[in-house]
Amino acid sequence: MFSNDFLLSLLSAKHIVILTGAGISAESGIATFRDAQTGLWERYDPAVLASADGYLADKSLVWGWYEWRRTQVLTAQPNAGHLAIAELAGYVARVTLITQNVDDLHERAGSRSVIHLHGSLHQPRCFQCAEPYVFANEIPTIAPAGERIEPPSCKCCGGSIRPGVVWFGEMLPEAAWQSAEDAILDCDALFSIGTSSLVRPAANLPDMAIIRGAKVIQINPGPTPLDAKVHYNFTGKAGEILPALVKALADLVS
Ligand code: BV8
Repeated sequence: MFSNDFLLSLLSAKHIVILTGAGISAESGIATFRDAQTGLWERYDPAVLASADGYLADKSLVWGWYEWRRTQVLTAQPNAGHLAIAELAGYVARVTLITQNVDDLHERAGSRSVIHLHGSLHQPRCFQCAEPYVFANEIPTIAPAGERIEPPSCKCCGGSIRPGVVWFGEMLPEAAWQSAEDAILDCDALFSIGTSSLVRPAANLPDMAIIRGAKVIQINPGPTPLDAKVHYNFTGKAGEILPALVKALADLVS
């Protein structure tokens, strides 16, 4: 599957950026945004639920959806794709991991300094005063379809608690975006893994890498707008291709 030239280019790279999307968590049982939807997603458009207007229009529906997703993540395990990405750091001089995902499966797989462009399910805050909210430890018992749950109130101002994610129409965290741009400007190669490459500005990152002359590698079982632009396109599941890549690198260096 991997040529020696390709493997040697990774081993000799100074800096590799890895950009992941919902597809890297699919094999952990976490539904993606655009694959066959279940539960709420058959009835509601994620772009509406993942928006401040959607939350203000129906706080308990949106909070219930995020609590359902948080429960999925809390009860899921990192998959072989997450683990292989963490292992890659042992073969490449420098790896910067950027994710669009709001789960913590990369961290739980052992990856460090993960750049979260779209925030996290685990960092809720007050919608009004932005005071962080700390979840109680127990895993919430959520109905499978993620029914309505009234969001908690802020202890400081009495406002409503919102998920700590970046909604459509909201700016990305400045520090996260700056770190992502800095990494792209310095990298020799970028992996785009498990993302439909539809949401901006995250989807701009591979284009920025190509303009800079970096090699862009895609791993995805389905078609994306990047197909015609990437230097290497591995069609398949991240949980299968990434472990095979790490094994091929290990065999080459042993
Ligand atoms: C912003 C957090 C400035 C919340 C998310 C018109 C044109 C262009 C842009 C826009 C436009 N109108 C509006 C915009 C901007 C908008 C945007 O890009 N919209 C798109 C939909 C057109 N972007 C924004 O609003 C961003 N902010 O621009 O700020 C601004 C400010 C004010 C006013 C205007 C502009 C904020 C975007 C962040 C939104 N938040 N998530 C939450 O999670 O609930 S985005 C959400 O979708 C995810 O976080 C993810 O990042 C994103 C994309 O999803 P993917 O990760 O790619 O997942 P998807 O399901 O799409 O694809 C999965 C892929 O995995 C598939 O390709 C599949 O084949 C593959 N796969 C499946 N299984 C596997 C696999 N791959 C590997 N292995 C497998 N096993």
